[in-house]
Amino acid sequence: MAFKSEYLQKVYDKVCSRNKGEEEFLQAVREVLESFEPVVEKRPDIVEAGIIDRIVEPERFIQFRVSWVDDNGKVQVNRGFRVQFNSAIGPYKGGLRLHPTVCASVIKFLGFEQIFKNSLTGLPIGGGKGGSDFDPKGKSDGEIMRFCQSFMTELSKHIGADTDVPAGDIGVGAREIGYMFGQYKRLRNEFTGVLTGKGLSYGGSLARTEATGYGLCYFTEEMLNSMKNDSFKGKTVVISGSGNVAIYATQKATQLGGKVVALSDSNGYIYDPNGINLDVVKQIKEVERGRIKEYCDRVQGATYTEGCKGIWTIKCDIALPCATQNELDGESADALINNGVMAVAEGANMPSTPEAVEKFQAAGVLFGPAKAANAGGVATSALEMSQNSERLSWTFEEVDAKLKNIMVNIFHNSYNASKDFGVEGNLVAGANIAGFLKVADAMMWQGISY
Ligand code: NDP
Ligand code: 2IT
Repeated sequence: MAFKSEYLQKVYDKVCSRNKGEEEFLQAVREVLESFEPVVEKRPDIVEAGIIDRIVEPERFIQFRVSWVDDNGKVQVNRGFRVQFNSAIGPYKGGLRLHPTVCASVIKFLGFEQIFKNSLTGLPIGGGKGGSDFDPKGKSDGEIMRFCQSFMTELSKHIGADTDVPAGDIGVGAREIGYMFGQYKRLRNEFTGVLTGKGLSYGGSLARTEATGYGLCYFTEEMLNSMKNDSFKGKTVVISGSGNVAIYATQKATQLGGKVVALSDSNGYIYDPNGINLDVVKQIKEVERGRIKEYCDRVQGATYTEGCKGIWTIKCDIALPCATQNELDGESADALINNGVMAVAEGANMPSTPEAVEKFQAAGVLFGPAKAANAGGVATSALEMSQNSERLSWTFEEVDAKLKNIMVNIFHNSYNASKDFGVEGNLVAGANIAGFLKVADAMMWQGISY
């Protein structure tokens, strides 16, 4: 569909011709530009300053070779990336993803979204993202360490505690961050807060591990409360994925009175009508690094189904996609809607296809977009940066309370922006606009600096 605004159409056409074939990136840009229709009408000063033309072009894009030696003594070569997308409101900030599907398009879509998400947190962090097409599955601990060291040897030239602060994402957790931090320290002879998601013994923040999943539930609870006068209490919840975000979303949704009945991985999904036993999941995923289907060998009454997409056919009140981009398509949205889903909130980045989002909105399903709903992870990373700067650590309760407050504010800021720009209740547009306006303002104050 064409844009109403000729100007936005021109911006989008240029992005398409400059980034040919980069489907995920183009999808993310298109969604944001669509939200800007009322902005270009109301704010000619932003158009005049070329802010939208600039924001779609990364300030810097780094691609590098990562060579490492496997356990058989064979040389392996991967491709590493870091996109430093926008530094108007703070140092670049965003995770590192290790997954075979990582490519320029995926890194650019994630980095682009991070600009708006980070702005929504209210904290001073710019947008960045990175990663590699390295596949951590089936690798030994030694192989993971050698890969991470080699990756950081190049990445270290481009990052720094006041420049660019990476963290985890798919395939990067405490183990990988530890190896990368150790290598950075060795290369620079500096102990700084250059990464977040660190272990608690060397500068990590309490509640960072839980933050994305907890934050997602705080956001969802506020959305249910404000828009439907309802809550998690007594609701059936389906959560896709079984990694960091999914696990802690399960924990918080359960604490808030919901019953989580399904989780998945890229092979298939489990259904447990009695409610997921999270201790079993944590043992399988966090300790043994196993597959979700092993859950059924350990918990009576649970079933496993091959293929991850089928998870959306399970009847539920609340759906929280927490695995990966485009995991929930139009057909899955139809299945959820037909089963009476009342709210969908995105723990993963861009998990719903544009068609799915359209269907949820048309059906009146509450929809919390990723940039708003999963911002708790990066927000708590920024709190980790604050603690590192003052060389102090806050208690779990202190960090958790700040996280909750941030998520409640993100909901209201997104909602209010949707109202101010004539699309009340459309949180996709509201989050994009609210995140954008702060960055646009900072860019205008700083002149043509990038
Ligand atoms: P993890 O690596 O801990 O877990 C990822 C989970 O998603 C695994 O269960 C994995 O299954 C599944 N998954 C990954 N790729 C696919 C795929 N192609 N198809 C189906 N399932 C897949 O990552 P996180 O939990 O950290 O990240 C999950 C999502 O949340 C991502 O979109 C990430 O960008 C987003 N996110 C993460 C934040 C964080 O703080 N960690 C913050 C904000 C967003 P399998 O083991 O089979 O690969
Ligand atoms: O997508 C994300 O926001 C993250 N992976 C977390 C980034 C961070 O810097 O904590």
